[in-house]
Amino acid sequence: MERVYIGLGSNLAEPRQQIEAALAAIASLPGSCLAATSSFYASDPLGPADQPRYVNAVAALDTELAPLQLLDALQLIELEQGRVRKAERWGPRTLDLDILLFGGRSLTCERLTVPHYHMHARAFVLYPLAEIAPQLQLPDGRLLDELLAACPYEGLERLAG
Ligand code: ROI
Repeated sequence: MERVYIGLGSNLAEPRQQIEAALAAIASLPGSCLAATSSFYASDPLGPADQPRYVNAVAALDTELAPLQLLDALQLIELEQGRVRKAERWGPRTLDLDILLFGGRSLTCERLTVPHYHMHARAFVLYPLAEIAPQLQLPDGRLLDELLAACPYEGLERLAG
């Protein structure tokens, strides 16, 4: 079993429900156990500003799946929840599932880079992650606390219940 952290985001078609449904699908992945989920956060869009606010969350999953098996499974969930890949970079999406961390590993291949490229500076990833893994250390030795200290809590709003 390895502990994996997954970032969830949605800003189309009832984002909160998209995240709820994705968590249920993740919880039923084979050889896997959903260990924790963060609160949901509303966040200002990073990228083009002419799109709705996002709902973001982070989940901790213990899994026996290999990284690319997990990636396949997450991409299938995205597709099943109506994700259409558009040409526009950083445009709106019904569901985005990102593997943020996979155990203590650093991985680079064509389809997957872990730790996730952009996680280090994104408030909508780091703050939910800190809720469920406050003592976390990245494979390069950096502490989550250090990343948080350099990342203002901006454009982020923790949603009730
Ligand atoms: N912006 C926010 N706030 N949350 C996201 O999950 C998110 N995902 C993306 C881009 C378009 C970069 N912007 C985002 O992929």
